[in-house]
Amino acid sequence: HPRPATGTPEVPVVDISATGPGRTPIQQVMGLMREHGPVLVRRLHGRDTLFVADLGLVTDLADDARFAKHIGPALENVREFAADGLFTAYNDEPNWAKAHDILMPAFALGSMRTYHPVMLTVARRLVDHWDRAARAGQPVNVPDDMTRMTLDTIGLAGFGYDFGSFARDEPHPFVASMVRCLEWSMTRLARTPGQDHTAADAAFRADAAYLARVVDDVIASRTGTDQRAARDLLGLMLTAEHPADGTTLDAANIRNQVITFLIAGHETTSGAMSFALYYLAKHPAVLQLVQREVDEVWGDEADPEPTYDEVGRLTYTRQVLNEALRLWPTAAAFSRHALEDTLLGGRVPLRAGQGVTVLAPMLHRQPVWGDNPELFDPSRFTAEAEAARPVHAFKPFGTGERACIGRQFALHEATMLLAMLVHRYRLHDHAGYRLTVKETLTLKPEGFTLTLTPRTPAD
Ligand code: MNH
Repeated sequence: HPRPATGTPEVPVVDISATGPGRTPIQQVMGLMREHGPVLVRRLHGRDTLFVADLGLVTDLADDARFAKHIGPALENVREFAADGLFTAYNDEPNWAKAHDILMPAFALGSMRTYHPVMLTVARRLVDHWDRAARAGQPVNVPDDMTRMTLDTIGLAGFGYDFGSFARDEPHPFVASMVRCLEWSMTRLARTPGQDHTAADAAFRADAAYLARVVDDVIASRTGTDQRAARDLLGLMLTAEHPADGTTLDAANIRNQVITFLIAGHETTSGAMSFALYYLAKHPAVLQLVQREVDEVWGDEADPEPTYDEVGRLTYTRQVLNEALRLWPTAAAFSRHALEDTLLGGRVPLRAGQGVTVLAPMLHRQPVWGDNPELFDPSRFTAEAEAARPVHAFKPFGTGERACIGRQFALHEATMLLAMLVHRYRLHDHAGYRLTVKETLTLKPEGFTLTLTPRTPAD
């Protein structure tokens, strides 16, 4: 691949070879941008990556006539276990368009009605688990429990498969294996040439093989049953014919899609809900506004049964989620490449095929967000505020035809759960938690715990 243009005054080159990217590469680039501005080349052992967060440049990159999704080195590593699944497929791989066309109907807004009952069932598992912790006066580990909830939700809603995460003391082993695979994909980028990585690679192969076994189990528990054609993701994967040529997805691609959806369908949503709870625990005035909203819907019902339509009315709760995703977009970077040689934003020369990485957390702190971008303020996401802001200022779900297919799924699941939790509990920041963001390609608040007490309606 061609190297980014370097050495222009517009684009500083920052060589990080002395320290490497460490275990928090996203936060490192955030720091570099705070020092050097929102366009820079990060150089590591002679390999250059162009990072941008400038609104004008990101707006230009969103032009699908001139730019497309780029599978950069990180996603090349993820391809080692997700291959031509939707997330990691090359734009011109025929299975991308085929799977996209077959699976799109499952993500249309109307389909969320079908997932709602399953999402509610799993949300109730979490509530049971938190009720027990509340009675025992025990803290809950927020990111761990959010991960239990989102993994069970995508397993059941997408595949009719129950990971049973709340019946286990430790998270399902799928989670640990997946996290190690994602960490391998991330830390492999930081390798110094000449070192020996045989052990890490062997451990990765073992984890990837385990993920593949889980996926085979998910598929096997469906094939040969009369549930084969169920109208969920797996049903579509197994039986839906492509409108253009009447073929279905092949077995190898189905495996890649299942692994892709099991990972993409839970890891980022779990982080997003965890950050939202973190901000609620730290911002009592915001928490109170969410309480007011949920009380308007459910009053003092002890065990409300949220309906699909009620979740759609929780606009302030959704603003809270958006604001959490602004400060910590849990899939923090995505890459684009130029289709032809071009000048990005009229000033940064790019060659055809050359990758550019958008750093969403810094895009989300650009001047368009006002003079206090670090402040958590959900009023940034009222309908009026959104209408007044350039559309590409907020990109937690990527852009264009390769943007997140699961966005509505994630927002429905997360909005409902947050609302249920705020309605039911008082959240106590018992440990005076100080935010540390853990990176495993995605972002999560590390070691974030809360204690809970039941809420009485007057609280
Ligand atoms: Mn999701 C693509 C973020 C939830 C399935 N997702 C993307 C991209 C971002 C993203 C960013 C684009 C990546 C790129 O350009 O390289 N996704 C999120 C976030 C959440 C999320 C922040 C939750 C919050 N994603 C979900 C859920 C599912 C899902 C839930 C599935 C149920 N996402 C995908 C898939 C893709 C994707 C599949 C790839 C789509 C494609 O390229 O066709």
